Amino acid sequence: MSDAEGSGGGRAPHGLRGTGRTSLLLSVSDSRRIVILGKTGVGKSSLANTIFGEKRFTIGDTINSETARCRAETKTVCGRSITLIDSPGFFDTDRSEGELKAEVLRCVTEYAPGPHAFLIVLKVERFTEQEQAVITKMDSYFSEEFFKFATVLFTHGDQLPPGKNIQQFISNNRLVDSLVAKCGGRCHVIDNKYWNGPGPEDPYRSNAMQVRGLLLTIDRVIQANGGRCYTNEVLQAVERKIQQQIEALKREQRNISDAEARKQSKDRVFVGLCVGLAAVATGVLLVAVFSVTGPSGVVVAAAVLA
Ligand SMILES: Nc1nc2c(ncn2[C@@H]2O[C@H](COP(=O)(O)OP(=O)(O)OP(=O)(O)O)[C@@H](O)[C@H]2O)c(=O)[nH]1
Ligand SMILES: [Mg+2]
Repeated sequence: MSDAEGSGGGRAPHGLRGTGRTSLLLSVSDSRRIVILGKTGVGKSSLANTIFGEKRFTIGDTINSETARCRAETKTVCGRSITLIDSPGFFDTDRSEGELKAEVLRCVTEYAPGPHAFLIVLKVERFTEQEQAVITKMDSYFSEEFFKFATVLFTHGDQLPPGKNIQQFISNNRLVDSLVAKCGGRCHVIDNKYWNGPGPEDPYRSNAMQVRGLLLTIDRVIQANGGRCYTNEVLQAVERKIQQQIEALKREQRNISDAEARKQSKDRVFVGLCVGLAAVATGVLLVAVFSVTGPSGVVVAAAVLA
């Protein structure tokens, strides 16, 4: 089970303010935005379905990539409103940066004004050089601030050696162990295929129990971060653009619902970002999204607002 960090303080980061009508602090009625990240085929969409307890996201086969577009769905789970944002494999080592660009921009409009938690998805498997390269690549993009919001989630729990838990499994791999340590020791395991039974003899090997534990870990992350979401200049600039579009849409169509106005605004902002950020490399964009402050963030945020 998770070794989540303590309750921590409610300090807002320096320089962060609310953006328009969307607050950066979680209120009771808000949905928790949880971003799922990981290599293609590790089971990100299956994990989202396991958390929701129903099939909302499309599952791929083991060879072809299924999720080509960032997608968000909201549902109440264990009394909490949860929005899961399923991302394509940003950190695959065999994809060109150009190919990923539109996907990253689409995700940025879904993440804004910022997620409350990130799940880094890995598989229980022997970590070959390729898997190690993916972890190293993720690590190079994620800032210290990012890790305060992150939890490692293993799929394919059925591959755990009999009698072993996930902590014992990861202790054999220095790279994975250090990634989990950066996430404050937060780590869970599920099996999207084999751990769905009602009452297994081993409660550890049960998705129901692991999902409950994962949601408690996310509660602790939110508490430790004082209810604020992970955000930065780029996500706030995108949120400002979305709010501007919402106001424009509401002037154009008086009866439009809030949800529909936000949906259409995100689409408009996405088109604008594709044009406005055409000259920005995907690697620079990823750094700008997953780091808090830095030269690339300032440049990208200025381009978003231009
Ligand atoms: N045995 C087992 N199979 C799994 C598990 N999770 C996912 N799978 C299988 O792995 C394949 C890929 O699962 P997806 O959930 O589509 O993976 P993904 O990470 O969303 O893939 P992309 O969208 O292509 O990046 C499917 O055949 C799933 O049934 C798991 O925990 N155990
Ligand atoms: Mg998927």
